[in-house]
Amino acid sequence: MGYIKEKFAAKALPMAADIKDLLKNHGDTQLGSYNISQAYGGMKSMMALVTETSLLDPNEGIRFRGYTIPELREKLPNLESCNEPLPEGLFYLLLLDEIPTFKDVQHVANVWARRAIVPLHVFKAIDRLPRDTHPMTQFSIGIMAMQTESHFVKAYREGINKKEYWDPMYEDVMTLIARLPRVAAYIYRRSYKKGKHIEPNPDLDWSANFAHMLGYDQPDFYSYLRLFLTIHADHEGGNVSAHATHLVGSALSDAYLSFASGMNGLAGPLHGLANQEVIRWILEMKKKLGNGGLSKEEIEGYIRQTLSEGKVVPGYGHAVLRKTDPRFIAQMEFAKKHCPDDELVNIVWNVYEVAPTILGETGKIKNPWPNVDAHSGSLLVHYGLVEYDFYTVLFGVSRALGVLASLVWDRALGQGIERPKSVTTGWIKEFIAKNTAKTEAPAISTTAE
Ligand code: CMX
Repeated sequence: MGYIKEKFAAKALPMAADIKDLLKNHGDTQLGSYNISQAYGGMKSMMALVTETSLLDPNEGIRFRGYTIPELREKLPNLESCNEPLPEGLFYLLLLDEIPTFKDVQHVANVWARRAIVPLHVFKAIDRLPRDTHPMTQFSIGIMAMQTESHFVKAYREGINKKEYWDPMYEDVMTLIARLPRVAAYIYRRSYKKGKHIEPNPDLDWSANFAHMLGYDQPDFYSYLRLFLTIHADHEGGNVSAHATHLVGSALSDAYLSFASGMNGLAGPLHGLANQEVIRWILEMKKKLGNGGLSKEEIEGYIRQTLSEGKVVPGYGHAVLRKTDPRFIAQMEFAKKHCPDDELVNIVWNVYEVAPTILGETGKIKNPWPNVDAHSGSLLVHYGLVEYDFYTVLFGVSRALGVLASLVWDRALGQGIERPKSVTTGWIKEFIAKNTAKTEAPAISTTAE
């Protein structure tokens, strides 16, 4: 180790232990309306953001503009050939707070189809990267490269009135969403299919066209992608991808810069990257325990081993949810209907039977239940999309619908630049000392002698 790194370790590691102690003894001490644990622990449960598009209940799960996922699977328009909702309709609902008609959905689809042509320099920017660059890195760079087209940047430079910010933001958002499937499919074909790209089919809906450009033209895969792109779209405002998009947007960064930030957050293994990690974890388990069907006892042993090695069990736990994620259930229902005998899908279901008890026994994991990422990979593998490093890009294309609808609202409502107050550990210690002194000090007589 170089001496700077050594000095850092000598300071930081004892300080981390010191802070752990501090939190044990004073975590509940109030700092204004919140406590010290919340300030150190990722601001969980602090009500400090306003997001119009969706609201998350710890037990019930997500509601998009007031509707649960089962309700949306009933109410949002779908094609005759498919029971799953069209994500174009979900975007309409998130943006306008109204259930769309089929005609409304067609209108959104037409607008996106007209704007779907990606400028050549975007592909060139992606092509400059080594082919084995992680797909999320390529995706983020592709989004950034599209920023040259931003209407918001142009309008701002021309001196737009702040009351009108939402207008060029809306234009950017519609163009960005329209182009994302093409960019994502380009990355997929470049990374895994020797760069043999597939031209879009404008007769298909947004999801089916995406599936087509990826190279998967099975009707059942179209259906799954419609469901996938609908349920991953939004999860209120505090999750990393939504919050990062909102935070960067609060500096009046345009939709491309803001959404790329959100995608960089989604690429973290505790957030969206968990969908690739789930499949990686299951495949490693299969390799280790023999490639046959895995018994529940074997899975149990593997979960315990994962925990004992200080790793997380991917696809389980959540910062807000305290029950099985309804997005997991929606995918389980889909799998029960379309591929109940699939081996990997059955392993996912067996993990679901044993993991919550083991995770619960640790006594520290607040939510031992599966989240959305626990199921998606097994269905993607079922349809032949086995390159799991790509899965988070699919999540990202969907997440655009929610966070970008919110970005238009942020500008329309004049939401301000985000700038929470931060303090140092030294400040916190002084604060605790002052507070403790106040509560412990003996009463001093104020009577004049
Ligand atoms: N496996 C092992 N340990 C877990 C765990 C899991 N699945 N979930 C939580 N824990 C641990 C935490 O790491 C933490 O440990 P320390 O006290 O040692 O730091 C402790 O349990 C308490 O954590 P928590 O309050 O229950 O959970 P957080 O709100 O801090 O974190 C999440 C939430 C999702 C990051 C966490 O549950 C996790 O790491 N899960 C696995 C990764 C995953 O599936 N992420 C995807 C979430 C959905 C999404 O964003 O797409």
